[in-house]
Amino acid sequence: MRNFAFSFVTLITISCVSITWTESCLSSPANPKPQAFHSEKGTVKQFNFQDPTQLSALKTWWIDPAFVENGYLKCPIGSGLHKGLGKKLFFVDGDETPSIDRLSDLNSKRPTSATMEFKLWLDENFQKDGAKNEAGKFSGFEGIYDQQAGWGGKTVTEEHQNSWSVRIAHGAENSDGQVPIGLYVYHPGMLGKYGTTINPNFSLKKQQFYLIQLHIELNDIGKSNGVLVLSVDGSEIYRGETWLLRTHPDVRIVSAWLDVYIGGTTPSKHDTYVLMDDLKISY
Ligand SMILES: [Ca+2]
Repeated sequence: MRNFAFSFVTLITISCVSITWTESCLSSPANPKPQAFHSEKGTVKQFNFQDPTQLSALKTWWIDPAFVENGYLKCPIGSGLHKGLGKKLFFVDGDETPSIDRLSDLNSKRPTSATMEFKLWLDENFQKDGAKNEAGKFSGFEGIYDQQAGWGGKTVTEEHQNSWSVRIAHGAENSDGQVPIGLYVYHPGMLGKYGTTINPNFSLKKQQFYLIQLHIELNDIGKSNGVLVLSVDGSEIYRGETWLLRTHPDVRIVSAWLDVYIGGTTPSKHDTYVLMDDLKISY
């Protein structure tokens, strides 16, 4: 996995040449207020995790040890393991193998912009003694039409351009005992095997609830004008408005990908968990 510090340099080089982003504006963003929570198609899915039956609306994706407890979604990761949560909310029911060739009435149900927000709380052991050069994952969005690209070390190539994903990233606990967060993005034009890591130089304290919000707008075809905004407690910590996430007009947002994963290849060194609550997904 890409090193956070290395990738920060990469980011400036490849993604920020046409937007105003300097080190100084990282700590005082030009626009500190996130966009209002809005819905392209008038749909907002909400989960307060008071009732375990709410999970039936979410498709289990790969390994999923998460469960509802005391009104929260608890995402446990055992020592030596990676995965704390693996679910997807598909914007079209049963859309697990989406086709770009589908008729437009189905494709039109997939949005081109979406927002998710959730409260997040990290256990004191989360990313403790974590691998310094690996980006772990939290939730995000994906449009993976071609399973050969767009996730899991499967780079987006000229041949396989119709897959992308954007997840919130986390790094090893820093010297202050806090967990840095950013973004982990598979996109056309990506440089390496693994996703491009965005490090906004912002860290979360342990054992404290934060409100995390991720907003995405896919680019217009032929333009690098895709928007990604990551906010914490109502303040933007990252805004990019020059992303190229697709090259075909029928590539949309297929699902909200609910993920908690440590690694990379290095598993958690300790038993740990995170709590999520008040999840809202609008599209
Ligand atoms: Ca709750």
